[in-house]
Amino acid sequence: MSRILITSALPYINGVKHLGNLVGSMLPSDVYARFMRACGHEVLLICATDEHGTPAEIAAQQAGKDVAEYCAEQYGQQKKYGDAFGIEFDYFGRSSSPQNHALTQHFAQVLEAQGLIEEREDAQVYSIDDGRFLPDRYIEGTCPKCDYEKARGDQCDNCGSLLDPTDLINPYSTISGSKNLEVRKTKHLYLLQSKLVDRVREWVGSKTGWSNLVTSIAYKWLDEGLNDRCITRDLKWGIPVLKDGKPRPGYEEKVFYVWFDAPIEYIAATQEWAEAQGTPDAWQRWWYGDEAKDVNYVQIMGKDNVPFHTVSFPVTLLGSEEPWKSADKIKGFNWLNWYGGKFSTSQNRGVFMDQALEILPADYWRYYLMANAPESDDTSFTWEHFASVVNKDLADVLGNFINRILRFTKSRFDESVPDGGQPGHLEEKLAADLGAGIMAYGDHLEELEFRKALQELRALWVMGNEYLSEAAPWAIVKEDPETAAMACRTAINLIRIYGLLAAPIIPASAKTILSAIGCENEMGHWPSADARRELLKLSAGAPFDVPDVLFKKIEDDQIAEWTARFGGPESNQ
Ligand code: B3M
Ligand code: ZN
Repeated sequence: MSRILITSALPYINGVKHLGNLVGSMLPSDVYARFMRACGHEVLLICATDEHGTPAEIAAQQAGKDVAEYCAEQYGQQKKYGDAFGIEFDYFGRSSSPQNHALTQHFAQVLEAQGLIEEREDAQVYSIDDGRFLPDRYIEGTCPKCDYEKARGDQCDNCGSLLDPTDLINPYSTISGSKNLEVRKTKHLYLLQSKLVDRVREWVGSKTGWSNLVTSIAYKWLDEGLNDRCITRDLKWGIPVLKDGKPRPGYEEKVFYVWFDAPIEYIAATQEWAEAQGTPDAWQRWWYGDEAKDVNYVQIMGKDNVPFHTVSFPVTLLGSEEPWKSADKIKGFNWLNWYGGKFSTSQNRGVFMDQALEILPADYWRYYLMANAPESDDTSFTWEHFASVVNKDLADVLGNFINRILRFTKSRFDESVPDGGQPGHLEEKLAADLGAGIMAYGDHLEELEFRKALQELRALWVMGNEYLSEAAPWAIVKEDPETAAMACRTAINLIRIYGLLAAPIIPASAKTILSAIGCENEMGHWPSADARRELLKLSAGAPFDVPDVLFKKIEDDQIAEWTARFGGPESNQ
């Protein structure tokens, strides 16, 4: 048994997240945690809302609310929808917590003591009409790298470049639209990332089993030489810049940059968890010193977050010269797009977490999203593809198998697992294939290769259908009731195995499936790859019920309705 720390990238606070955000971090982190827990490991799954920075201020302003009040409300929403999707975080914290305030001050202090933070006079864009500096998203303009016209001050959403507001061509204020801007001098703190290039390169180089997506992004940043990064901003909302516990002179109107404090919240949220459960020191064995050395730490995120986790956050941790735990594995995801374009609330394109649950239960989405996770490439959601996957895999292959065999057994035998003959060559072959499939599925999950894992899971379901067609208990029940009963018993045992294997992906349905055959207490356990033994677990006499249809097929009129409501192929034109 090992200890596994999992962090999901922190969803930004400005509104309910869409399916692309869900599949890029929160959902896979939950699937992975459920799998690892089922295998008997000690798992801690941590997430939080990322609450600082300009987007929070802007969203609050648009909602006509005070930022703190807005964040508290949105936190409640995100928590609610995460729960409704079956995401079982051990703790879902907030980056605005007192713990994160304290820990961020701590890191700033030790990094400065290590000579890694320096005050620099900096040229910043000042809006004369707005009477303020314009950090990050308060300014937009044309990207100097790719010519995209709506690049933000901190990052270009089109090409992914990290930018400084002064890099933008034809900049304007997003507060007033004013172009009446000038560059003024002001002081800021810089994190001297350049001093740690070699350390970080060595750190990345020491990792094994990272995907190409993640390592190539990391090396691209390292090869370009790591610019020193400004870690303060001219904003009111955020973590204040202190020195010896008092406002740092010249920084009274400034706060730390959101990307400085957000990853620190992984640790601070673990402190929030420890305090909430009445063991305030319990976070340390996950994060600090010798006790944390044998923790296996996995970070899960979308690709735009990779530079901050492969480079910036390691600079914070390694540069402190304190024994903090750093990531052992980073799993990055590409984008899930909407018919090839971006999700957008304002343009009525795409489904957001609250809307998804209005139209279908969480498991339909969980299965589809994990089966089509954007791992090797960006992928596109389309209603047609979604419906075909749900209808085939969930309704026809899995749901139908379960209902068919339970209904048949009930009608011919009883509402309990029938006694009968001994397994024969068909069952031998089934056991061999099943054992190999269970192993492969588990290996892929362990590697965080979700698409491959789900292909394997589906193949296991198909295997059961093929077994049933060959064994055909309905065809032999008259002349050979013993063998027919044995086939039914084997198939009911398959249902149990499917319930256990599917639980990380579709937990609510897995629970229904296992309950139907009286195995709900096994929920959260993993079957062994000794399939011959697993196929004998439920013996004659074990009671069962026939559940209602597990997965309803999606009909054409539903596709039409949802396309009209959430956008379809034309939504990108
Ligand atoms: N909040 C994700 C985003 O909004 C960002 C992740 C922070 S992880 C420390 O792009
Ligand atoms: Zn660009």
